[in-house]
Amino acid sequence: MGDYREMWSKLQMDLEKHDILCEALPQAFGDIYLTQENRPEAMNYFNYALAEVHGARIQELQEEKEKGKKVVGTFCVFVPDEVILATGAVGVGLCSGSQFWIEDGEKVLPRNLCPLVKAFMGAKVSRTCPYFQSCDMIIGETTCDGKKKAYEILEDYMPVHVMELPQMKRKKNYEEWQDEIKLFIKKMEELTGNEVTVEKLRKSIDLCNRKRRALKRLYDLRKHTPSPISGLDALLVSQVAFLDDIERFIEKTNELCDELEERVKNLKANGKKRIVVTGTPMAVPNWKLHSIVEGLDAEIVVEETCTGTRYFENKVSTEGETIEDLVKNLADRYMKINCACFTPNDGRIDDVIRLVEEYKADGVINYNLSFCHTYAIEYEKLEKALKEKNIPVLNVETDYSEEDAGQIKTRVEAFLEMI
Ligand code: BJ8
Repeated sequence: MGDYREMWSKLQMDLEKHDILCEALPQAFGDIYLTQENRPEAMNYFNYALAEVHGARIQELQEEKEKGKKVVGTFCVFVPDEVILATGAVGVGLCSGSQFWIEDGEKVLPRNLCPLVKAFMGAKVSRTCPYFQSCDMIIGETTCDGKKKAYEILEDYMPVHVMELPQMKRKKNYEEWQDEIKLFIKKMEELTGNEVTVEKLRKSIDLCNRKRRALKRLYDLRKHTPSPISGLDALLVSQVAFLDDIERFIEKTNELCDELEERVKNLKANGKKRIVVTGTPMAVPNWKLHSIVEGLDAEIVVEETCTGTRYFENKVSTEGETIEDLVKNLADRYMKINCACFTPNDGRIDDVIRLVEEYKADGVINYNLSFCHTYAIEYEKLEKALKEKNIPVLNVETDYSEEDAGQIKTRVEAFLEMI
């Protein structure tokens, strides 16, 4: 990474602390990613994107801001990117996947809380995340109690707009979500001074659908046996998707898929166990479970998570003549996301079973961030449904620290032997 200290300093970052983070990341990335064999050539772009995640991409955001654009940060795949783009703003999915931020998060939040929530708070409090420092506004959502209440504290540090996400999927809840999207449009129009027109919204829906299509293409290629790409690499692509320029991301992901399409012509069976991961999201640089599983010579072939299929499944229809029509289309697509914050959430169980079949998987690992109660409670039903179908399943509850890595490795090893 180049020298960006002047830029970071203008962003009022804690440079000394940030140096510590910058030293640790390349080491971890090198150990986990660059030691993999036979990686696709096209992954070089994603290596670069990660290496420059606090550098070149942040510089691009500053250039956009100088042109008068606004930057908004999000934490959940329910926040419609289409609205952000339709007002000419740039959206960034804030990562919150590092243990580095936990200590600072615990200064303002209870310790027994989901690491994702503590990490995002720590990233802001410590002023060590240049994405946070670049954001003009944060868009929160009422998903879990942890995030919902943490936004109240975050508000002391920067402007926050919270979308009220319904927790059931009845007709009236779809209508409520349409209303929330309309309020969000209004908020974004106020922030940017740009009006959302039918034309702009339709264009941004189309762009987001193209991004979804590129990711779907990548995931479909993973259905081959063996997969032409490691789970680790596919996870990196998904993680970059939340931060990168959207047009460039689509282009680079399609380039990767072109290469993988060539690869699948000469695949030879490798006997590796094929694993579906389901559960809570894995924000960059959270590669813990993937590195353990793939270090044991199995392959993760699909993630039913928000850094996986939940991010790109289902398109938004561009049909309609009015903002109302397009907002309805947005609500219809987003309400199909099967997050455990909904009750009931049987759609997620159906999705996992479908993915096991589609990806010809040998087993499922349920990945649960510690203290994420909605997913933890939902495991009971998931396990029962998978057992009824004779699909082996392992539950892994963990945080971002490395303390339990040895123990998880032992459990995954035993699971792989058993299936
Ligand atoms: S749609 S999974 S991105 S809320 S922060 S709920 S892990 S306790 S992230 Fe999520 Fe949207 Fe749902 Fe997806 Fe649990 Fe932690 Fe809460 Fe979390």
